[in-house]
Amino acid sequence: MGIAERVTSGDIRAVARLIRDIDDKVPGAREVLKDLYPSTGRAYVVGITGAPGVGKSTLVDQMVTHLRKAGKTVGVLAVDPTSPFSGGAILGDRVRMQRHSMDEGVFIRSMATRGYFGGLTQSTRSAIDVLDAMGKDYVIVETVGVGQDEVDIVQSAHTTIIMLIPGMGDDIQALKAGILEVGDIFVINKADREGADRTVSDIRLMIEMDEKRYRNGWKPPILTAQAVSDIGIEEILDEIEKHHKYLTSSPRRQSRVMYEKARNDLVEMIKDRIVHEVLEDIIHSGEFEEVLQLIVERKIDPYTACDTIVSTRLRSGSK
Ligand SMILES: Nc1nc2c(ncn2[C@@H]2O[C@H](COP(=O)(O)OP(=O)(O)O)[C@@H](O)[C@H]2O)c(=O)[nH]1
Ligand SMILES: [Mg+2]
Repeated sequence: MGIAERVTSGDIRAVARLIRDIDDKVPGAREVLKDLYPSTGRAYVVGITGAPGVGKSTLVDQMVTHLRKAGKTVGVLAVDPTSPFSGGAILGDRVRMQRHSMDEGVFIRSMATRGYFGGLTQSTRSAIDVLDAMGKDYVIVETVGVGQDEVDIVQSAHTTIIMLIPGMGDDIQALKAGILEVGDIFVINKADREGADRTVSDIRLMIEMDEKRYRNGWKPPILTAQAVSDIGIEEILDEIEKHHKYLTSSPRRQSRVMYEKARNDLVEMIKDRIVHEVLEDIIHSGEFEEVLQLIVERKIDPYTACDTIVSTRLRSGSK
């Protein structure tokens, strides 16, 4: 059996191996992904993002339990670019979710591209496809909400949950710029702490100020939860289901969503290839080092150097 066939038949070892190859950018993985593509498009993808420590992994763990009780299979990807080694948060996540490790209906992996140029967005997208092709009903992606990468990753999700905790006043202002705009559902976790109501009203105010947010008919709900005590999880799952229905209830909306998702995916994929293959190739070329030396010696300016390198490369065509 080929690798793609093994993946679609749910072979856990083949899936784990393929995801590792994707993370490591092993060239052959791309061919397998092509073969797998016809088997994708069935899973419902949920993104969860928020600052470190807000309780994302705890929530995911509880969601998995609830979804399993409802008979659904689940794939989980924990993405943490701040922790490229096997320790830290990722190990913590593994331990935390260990109670699902004997359950065949659950598949949990961490993503942390070790490459110099990152590429986490693309490898996570590909890993989502793998879990989808493997037949998981839900794929949950946990990302640390810190930068553009996270915004890009959660844009692959059908439903995006932004997680906050009470007393994040200033952080909320900071969030405004990027990630707040992509939230379909807001969850204020650790509602056992003081100030949860205040945070709810802060978020509500921000959403209401941004009219174009719900112009299309979906006004993001703001829920409170205590993930560690299993409080508020059903409500979150209900809202995910409502959002799912919202996305699929009108054919026009559905095709717009599919168009935007396909567009995002393709732009990311092209960006990823240009950065990883072309840039890496340039940097490892002799010409780059030569020109760099000339800049250091102040014999050439970096603007001219850049023009020269880029135009040579574009003329010769990229791989
Ligand atoms: N007080 C309180 N602590 C929580 C709650 N949910 C999670 N935690 C704790 O917050 C810490 C960080 O949780 P974790 O899920 O690892 O956060 P992540 O970094 O966002 O994935 C852990 O010690 C959890 O037990 C909650 O509702 N209330
Ligand atoms: Mg975590």
